[in-house]
Amino acid sequence: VTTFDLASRCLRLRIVYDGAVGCGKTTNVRALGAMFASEPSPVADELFGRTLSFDWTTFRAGTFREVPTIATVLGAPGARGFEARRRHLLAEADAVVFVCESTREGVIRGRAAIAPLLSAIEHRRIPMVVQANQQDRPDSLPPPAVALALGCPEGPVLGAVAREGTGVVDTFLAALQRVHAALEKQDATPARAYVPPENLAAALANVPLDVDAASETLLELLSAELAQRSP
Ligand SMILES: Nc1nc2c(ncn2[C@@H]2O[C@H](COP(=O)(O)OP(=O)(O)OP(=O)(O)O)[C@@H](O)[C@H]2O)c(=O)[nH]1
Ligand SMILES: [Mg+2]
Repeated sequence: VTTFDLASRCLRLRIVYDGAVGCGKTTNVRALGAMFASEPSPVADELFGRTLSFDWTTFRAGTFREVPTIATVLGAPGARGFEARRRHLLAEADAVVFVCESTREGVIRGRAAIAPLLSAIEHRRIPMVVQANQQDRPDSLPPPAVALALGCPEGPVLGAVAREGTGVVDTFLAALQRVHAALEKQDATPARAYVPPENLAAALANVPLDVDAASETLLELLSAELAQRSP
């Protein structure tokens, strides 16, 4: 939700990174934070490398009509069972980056994750950018094929290897550009009070989890991890 922060006379906007479990949301948010944030970004709660709360980082992101802009980038948890938390974070979004693992299996997981998002986006007209991540994986599909498989062939899609930092900035800039375009179309920006991400954490802690679904995902991950370690 874009807000004009009267105290610091800047425009604050939020870009939410969403997507299925393990697609690379945390990797994107951390890479952006490492490049642009002046202070270290907080580390989200994790279990076996899966985000349980959300990642975030905040940095200066140029100007909009000569007003300095501060972007907060939020990374949602992707494990099944965390849908209510995802919805809560998406309610705060000025734009969504849907990250998708570009492998055939990853695209299937992406399709399941994007379905509820598409209806929310259509309803609120939030701009969306698709990131076809993990392009380095041997069986990965090219970005247009990923967008097609996700059912959004028209919007912008960017290829990335987030783990190496490739495509991370381009994806962010594409989302930022979409926010600017949406702001251009509005006559006025509502001057709403700015809610810092710290307060979001408290709100998110009260959002109920689907404990059964979440435990199922975490057990699957644990079994995969153990299978990898067994001789
Ligand atoms: N090969 C490859 N691996 C990647 C890439 N980007 C991220 N990864 C790896 O994929 C794994 C999952 O990445 P995360 O960023 O934690 O994924 P996430 O979307 O935040 O996962 P959840 O929080 O569980 O939803 C990590 O081991 C990353 O290093 C990539 O471009 N290529
Ligand atoms: Mg994560």
